[in-house]
Amino acid sequence: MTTFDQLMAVRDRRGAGYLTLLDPDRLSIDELSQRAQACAEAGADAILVGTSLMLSATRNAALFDRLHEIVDIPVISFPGDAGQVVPKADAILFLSMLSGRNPELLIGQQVRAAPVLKEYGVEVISTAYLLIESGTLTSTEYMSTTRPIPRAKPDIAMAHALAAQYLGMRLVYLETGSGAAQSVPTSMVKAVADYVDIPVIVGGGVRDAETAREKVEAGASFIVTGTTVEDDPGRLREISDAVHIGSRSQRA
Ligand code: 1GP
Repeated sequence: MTTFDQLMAVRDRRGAGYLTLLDPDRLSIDELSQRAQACAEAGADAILVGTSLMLSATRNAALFDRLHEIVDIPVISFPGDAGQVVPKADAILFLSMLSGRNPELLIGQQVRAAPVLKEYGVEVISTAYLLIESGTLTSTEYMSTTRPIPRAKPDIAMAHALAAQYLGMRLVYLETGSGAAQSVPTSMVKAVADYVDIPVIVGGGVRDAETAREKVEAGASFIVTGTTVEDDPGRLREISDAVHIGSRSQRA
């Protein structure tokens, strides 16, 4: 089974999937390993590894190696650029930053990464990355030199997500950026999830169970938390429980 199929199976079985993000530069490899273990024990369905600005390629590669030894859930690359591609990822979210108009993040980095991914044999999951205004200047916004979609403009997010679907992308990621002051507005999550057929991932600024549940009830198929994994790992279990609202068929 591919990692993508595993994610879809989780979404169908548990109602939504919980993805936890590790930034390879924020903590030591040992601390990140402990966090990964805590994520898996709390019920996370996969671990994402990535950052807007990587400081150490060696540590990034070492982290993938280590995570495979200690967790059974998929370890998925979530790269800020082509330089973060590693051979040991179970899959990569092959992101195109459709919300921006920076050609390097729309197609330039992807052209650099594609041959390397083929050489490594890493599973590629084509994903539209939509940056939504968050209330503060996040690393994602700064590093991408793009303007986010305004919070009060769900129609713009809907049109971008539908364009992603029509381009053949398999996931759409609504993101306010790591450490964002505000998460993606729930009304925008609902508008996008109702409008497109591809699964919606929501990340950025989700720090508690209530917010996570709200996004899932609005139609998010996956919730990502990163900062909480680092700062407040005691909360992982309650967020995981809030995300996993139960099988879609049971609720239908
Ligand atoms: C960032 O969506 C993720 O890409 C996670 O954001 O660190 O705010 O949880 P947080």
